[in-house]
Amino acid sequence: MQYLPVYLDDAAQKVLVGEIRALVARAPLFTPTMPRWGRPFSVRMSNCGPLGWVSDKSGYRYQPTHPVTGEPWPPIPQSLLDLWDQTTGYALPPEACLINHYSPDARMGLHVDNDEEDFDAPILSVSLGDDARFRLGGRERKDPTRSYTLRSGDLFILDGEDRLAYHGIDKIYPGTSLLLKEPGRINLTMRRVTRAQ
Ligand code: MD3
Ligand code: FE
Repeated sequence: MQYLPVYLDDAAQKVLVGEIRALVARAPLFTPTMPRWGRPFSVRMSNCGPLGWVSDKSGYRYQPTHPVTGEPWPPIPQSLLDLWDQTTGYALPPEACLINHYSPDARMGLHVDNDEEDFDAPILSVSLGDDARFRLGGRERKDPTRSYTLRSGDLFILDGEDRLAYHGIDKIYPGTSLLLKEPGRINLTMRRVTRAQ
């Protein structure tokens, strides 16, 4: 993994927030629910790109349309495609950009991202808004974990060994950033989903 602290300056973060507002106006944040039990996530989500990640009673998956509106996801903004090229150097563009919105009390339990077919491609994460405590472990749930504070403008590139590592968000620190209109945090993760031919 590669950690690029405050890669995006204040101005770039503001531009990106404007782009995200336009995206969620077209593809509103929805509340995913846990497979089988239907318990709602505390994180609200949306996506842009040809595919988007969703979760509901029938499971986790990528799909081309919004689960509530039925509309195709809006395209990934050019600025994010450029950021992917600059930082990952990966030859193919991301197919999905998951937008996670954390209100101050939201969290994301330890999990592995393995709904993609292609684990060779990196995942690029962009943090915006309030600080968060991010925990990265190993390939097994019981492996030791390391905590990081993710701040607004930070990038994380997950590749190699860490691509299939357990990770989660333990806590948001409300009021640590003034970027968003309200306390909370946005995280973007750009991903390849299908296997390169
Ligand atoms: C480590 N998001 O959307 S981003 C997720 O801050 C997710 O919203 C968190 O975990 C967030 O799935 C963490 C950093 C991140 C993203 C993907 C990873 C770390 C990862 C994939 C593998 C290992
Ligand atoms: Fe994840």
